[in-house]
Amino acid sequence: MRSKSLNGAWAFRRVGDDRWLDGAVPGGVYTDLREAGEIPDPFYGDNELDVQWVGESDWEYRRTVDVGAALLDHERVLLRFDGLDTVATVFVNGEEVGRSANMHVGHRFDVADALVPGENEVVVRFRSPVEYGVERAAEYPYEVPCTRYPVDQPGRPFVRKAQCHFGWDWGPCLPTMGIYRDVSLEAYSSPRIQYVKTEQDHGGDGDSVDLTVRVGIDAPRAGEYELAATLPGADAAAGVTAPVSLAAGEQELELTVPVADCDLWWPNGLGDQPLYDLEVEIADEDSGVSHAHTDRVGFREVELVVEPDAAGNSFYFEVNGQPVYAKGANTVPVSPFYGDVTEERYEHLVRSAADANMNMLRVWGGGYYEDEAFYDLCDEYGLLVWQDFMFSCSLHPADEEFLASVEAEVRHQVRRLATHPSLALWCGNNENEVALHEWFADHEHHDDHVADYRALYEETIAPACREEDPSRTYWPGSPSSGPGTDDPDVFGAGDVHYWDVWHAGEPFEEYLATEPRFVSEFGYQSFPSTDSLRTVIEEADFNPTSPMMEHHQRNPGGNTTILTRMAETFRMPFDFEDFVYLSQVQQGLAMQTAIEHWRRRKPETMGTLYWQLNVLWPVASWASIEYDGKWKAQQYMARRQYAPVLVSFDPGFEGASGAENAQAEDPDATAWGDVQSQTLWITSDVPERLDGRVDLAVVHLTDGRLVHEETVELDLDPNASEELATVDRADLPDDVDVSEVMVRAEYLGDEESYPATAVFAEYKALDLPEPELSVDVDGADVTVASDRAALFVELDVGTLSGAFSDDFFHLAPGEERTVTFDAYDGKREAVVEAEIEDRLEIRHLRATY
Ligand code: BMA
Repeated sequence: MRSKSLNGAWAFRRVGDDRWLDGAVPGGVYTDLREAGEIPDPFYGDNELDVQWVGESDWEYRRTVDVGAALLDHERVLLRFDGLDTVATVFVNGEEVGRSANMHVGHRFDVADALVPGENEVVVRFRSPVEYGVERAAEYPYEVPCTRYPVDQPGRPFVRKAQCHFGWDWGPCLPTMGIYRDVSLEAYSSPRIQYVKTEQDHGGDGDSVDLTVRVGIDAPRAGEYELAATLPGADAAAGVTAPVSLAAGEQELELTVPVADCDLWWPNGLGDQPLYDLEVEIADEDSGVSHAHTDRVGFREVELVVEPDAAGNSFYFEVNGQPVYAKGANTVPVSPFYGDVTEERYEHLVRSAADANMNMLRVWGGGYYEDEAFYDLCDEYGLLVWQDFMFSCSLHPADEEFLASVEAEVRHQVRRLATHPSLALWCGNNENEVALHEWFADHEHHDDHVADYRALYEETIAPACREEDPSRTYWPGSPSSGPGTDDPDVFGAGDVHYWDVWHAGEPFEEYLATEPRFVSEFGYQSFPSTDSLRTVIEEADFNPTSPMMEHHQRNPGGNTTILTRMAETFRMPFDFEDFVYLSQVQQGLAMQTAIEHWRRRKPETMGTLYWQLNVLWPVASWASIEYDGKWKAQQYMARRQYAPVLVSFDPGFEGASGAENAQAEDPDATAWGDVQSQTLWITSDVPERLDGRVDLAVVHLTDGRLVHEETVELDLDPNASEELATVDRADLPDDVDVSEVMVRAEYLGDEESYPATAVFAEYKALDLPEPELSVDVDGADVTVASDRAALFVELDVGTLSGAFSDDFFHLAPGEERTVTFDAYDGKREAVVEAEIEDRLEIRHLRATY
């Protein structure tokens, strides 16, 4: 077998232009034009608006390739593309050899007759996805609606391309084109492995597994061969070799490898992630030619448990027989441009998630199926993956051509990703059930839309997915109440997206009134740091409502929403950096209110995945990690919100607490100012009994005087959530003004946990003293101490890559905290120390006014 990579330098031009420019493969036209100096940075200012012509034009890429006569002697001579974005025609020496209109499939075009010995020319011509989409829409018998955004292009329902390339409510509209994954020439005459899928049968006795290995093979000739599957890293006997009879053409074979002794793979926080190489080989004994393929497997059972119970239908993941509370966030592509997608970016993202105590990421359906590297990292860091199929906030056509293309996509992606132990669930789409049954339900062609929906998801995607991967649940959509239902917003069943607090402007307490089973989306926006903003706007535009700042905000009214809530909660800052800081603290508080409430509700609620972990350019958004990797306040707060042992306070309004919360009965009744009590809870994700103790105190903000103190000894069931004590405002001594105290609780024991802090008033109504902070840097350790209470203390080291072990924390009077900076780029400690000393800036709430 011969394989020749065609990655690297290609030339490209706008179709019709004479001038060829230097391009890169894998990559795309926007990055190539940017590198060639032909367009300005599309992220800067409002350059995006000036470069729409790129997505509206046709482009072509070309290169030459020298081919030896020996390569052409093979029975199969293929030009293999792992990803063409999107509407592409491929020519070899002027002859058309293939076409694609779906970026989510791979292609192997037969080029045996088109190639000649010596120099050959390969050309890939891309049609404008915008023009193609509009044209297709016009041909379709009726309108197929989708959501629209402030800067966008139409036609996306008809184009099998990352939907967010057409613009989103956090993303730019830059509908790129290009050869975005590897391209190579492949020639062979003996059988070649196309893909390997695995299925595991754990048989119930712990560490022995029957591993079913399904191998997709293309055999140029029928014949007798030998197929072997071995796991060199597992117990010595793990391997099977079998004689196989192959027909000519593509086929799938099956082998079962009994593995007597293996260590189980666990999600982050529940155990290790042992991974084993699985080597599959098909050998032609006569010719001595063989083809080998190596994949990695991890041994685990994953099940989505959906069963009727007292509250409706359960919805939770079980891994190796243990219920797992899903803690995580939604991801979007790390860049709109493949030329800018690097392993470093993926590693930073996945590591940040694991470091924030997450155990699940949802790959949201508006982007593309990520590179292998992303899923490899999820395997290594123990992040379960909820994988959407790539459909989002839209209806779609269901003509034969579209359905065939989607079926090919599903088979291709499932075959590509199914061995990853991290992959937990396939999900039909993002919010398209809502689009069908709510947003566009009044459309005159609603009945046609329903029929198209069924044809696409129920008759095409679901069966293809189940056939390719019977081991995983296919969930109809996110949100959904389950197969065969048509009300995706039911709280007692399935997953929900809860958006009333951001999109409807409800107060944060509204989260406390909800009783979901699993929340796969909810979010609150904030601004990125000035480190990030400086890369896209002038300092003169550093103002929340300047036109440039509003260009870098894609949710209409988003900045006003942030400002309005800020005025309700905090005293207004007048310095821009303080404003950014406070917007991030505010986002963190929204997420804290929701996540703590939903964790307290376990086992009835069994998962929270907030919107959104990352974002693909510098913009005001729901992300907790900025485009360039800096952690916002929420990313740090997530680490505390998702700690294995959560200590939290449930605010009681009008004297009630917990379930009888007055807020639950009348969501509009009250604001934070009416908090009458704070109920202390402990929530454990530890699968063993939990002992230790929790110290609870009411502390004066200025002098640290203890107004109230108690200790609760713990003897908690595995995975339990319990109420421990209540501090009632009415029980505090008469001389205590509630605006001058904070409530603190801390778990003292063996598991990771963080102190909880609560107050009885809005932050703007607190009588915060002016604290004096002292700071000491020693290696990667930073120790900060305060004489008086200091709230939301931020240690900011700018763009230094990595994260502190904690940040945006509270200090009680006289308290000292040491946190450690974990450098993600492997810098030596001495360098980290020098950089921290050089960059460190400290903020806290009282210093913003
Ligand atoms: C959800 C997502 C995205 C969107 C986000 C914020 O519905 O699925 O489509 O970006 O809300 O509005």
